[in-house]
Amino acid sequence: MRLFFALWPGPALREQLAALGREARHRCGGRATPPDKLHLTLAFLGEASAPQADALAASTRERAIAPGTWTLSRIGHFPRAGGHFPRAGVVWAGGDAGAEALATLHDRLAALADDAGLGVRSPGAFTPHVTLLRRAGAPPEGWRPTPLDWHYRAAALVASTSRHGTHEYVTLARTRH
Ligand code: 2AM
Repeated sequence: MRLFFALWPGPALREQLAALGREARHRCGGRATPPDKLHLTLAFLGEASAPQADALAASTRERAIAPGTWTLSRIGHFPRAGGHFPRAGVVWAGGDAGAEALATLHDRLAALADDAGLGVRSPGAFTPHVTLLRRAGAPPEGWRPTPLDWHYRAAALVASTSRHGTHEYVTLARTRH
């Protein structure tokens, strides 16, 4: 299984993100992320064995994170050309307000994973983003969506399994709050 740490939106924010995804799809085409799969990846850990996942789930439950707010205020794009699969043609929502705290969270959770013998597998710098579309075209220049505030208090350790070309996500543990 592949593991990652993520923030999962509550029902109200999920609906707002889903509405933004529908608007994005209208403008850029591609495939929208199903509402229950909308999330922010804090740290991608890659393949893990069951004992590694169990150990990391136990240490995740003992850990608390600093609560915070991230404001999603812009639409970004990982273009097809030169992009890394599975990121080619991704249209995402992101924002700078509160992003520094997310980078700190990324570092702390990466250290926790390190202690469990799992390194962070990332193609580059941490860019906090919520994937709205895949296989999509570039978003129109100057599109500024209505900002959305994401208040968070806990992070989730999630396992991703791939079946018949679709990804299933299962939450293994949450940080304390
Ligand atoms: P994405 O939405 O940009 O594709 C589960 O696959 C989560 O982990 C997704 O949010 C995905 O980000 C992210 N992910 C998948 N492969 C990754 C990688 N090599 N580096 C960083 N994040 C990755």
